[in-house]
Amino acid sequence: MTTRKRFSLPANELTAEAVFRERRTFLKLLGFAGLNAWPFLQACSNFAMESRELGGTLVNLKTLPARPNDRYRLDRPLTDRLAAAKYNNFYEFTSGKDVWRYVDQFVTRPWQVAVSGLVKKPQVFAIDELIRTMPLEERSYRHRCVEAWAMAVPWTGFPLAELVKRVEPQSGATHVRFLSFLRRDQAPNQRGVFSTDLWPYHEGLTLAEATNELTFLAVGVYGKELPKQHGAPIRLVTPWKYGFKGIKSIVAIEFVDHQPPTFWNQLVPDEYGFWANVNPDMPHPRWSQQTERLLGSDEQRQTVIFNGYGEFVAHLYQPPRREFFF
Ligand SMILES: Nc1nc2c(c(=O)[nH]1)N[C@H]1C(S)=C(S)[C@@H](COP(=O)(O)O)O[C@H]1N2
Ligand SMILES: [Mo]
Repeated sequence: MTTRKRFSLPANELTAEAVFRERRTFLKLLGFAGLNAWPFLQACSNFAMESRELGGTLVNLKTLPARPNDRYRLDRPLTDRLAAAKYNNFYEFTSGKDVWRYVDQFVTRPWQVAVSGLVKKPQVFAIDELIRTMPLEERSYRHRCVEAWAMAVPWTGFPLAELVKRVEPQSGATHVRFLSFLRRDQAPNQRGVFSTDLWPYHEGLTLAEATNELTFLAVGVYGKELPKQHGAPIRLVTPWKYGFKGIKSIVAIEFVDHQPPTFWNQLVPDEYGFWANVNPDMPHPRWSQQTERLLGSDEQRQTVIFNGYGEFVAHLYQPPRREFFF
């Protein structure tokens, strides 16, 4: 059963405002006039999340030292680590943003990534072996969600191109397909009323996009292992595209000879396409893409074509066509 309505990405401004109003009322009820209760409540919520990190969810959160690569520069401060860890999209667990509350049951070790299809050397990688043998580096990238929020975070990981080299694509491979996990017992939205035949989450890139220098497989963020809500143990990062292309918790990568179907495009075909390159001048059917809200500060910024990464990727989309931005 497909539940289209329930799954469409919400216009967040509405939700955020409603939540804000609710909080105001709540604060008034508490009778904290004069006393600023907001920082106190924030501190409580941060503490709740951090103690989960210690108490269960993120016991394996190890430091991942990696050389910072400053070839990719930011035009804005890094997002606060906890602001980024408390506002996520991970629809397998919830359609809300407080994903961190729902990931306790999610098991991320042991974990394997199977690489198959049109390659000379198909291989199944154990995640810790992969982390140990790939050339890890740290890159600070901007991230732009199609819902018009944005962040800037330091990912630890390696270029997808390095993995592509290890499996040696055959000449017929034109696209790469990515698959996330299917575990109805661990991910509440993969069962029950939110369930859809489309799980597991799946995404795709052209081979040229997959081997572009920007395309990154992240295994860490802020110098530590990825928290589960960010897509542990391994997720894709394509910073010039809308965030939904960056599939989390990958279990399979397949080289194919056609453009693969993608999760959001199949679920809501008139709102989300295959290409999804960031473009302020191509509005989403339900909202403008001109500006973005930075997590943590709520500052509004002008959105930039290709999210500011045109020098690295614009050549992939020549001659320019409207469909590249859908
Ligand atoms: N498996 C999976 N990957 C996913 C998603 C998802 O729901 N499931 N959401 C996507 C969307 S819409 C965004 S904006 C980013 C959010 O990444 P973050 O939560 O680490 O900021 O993850 C992407 N990857
Ligand atoms: Mo997103």
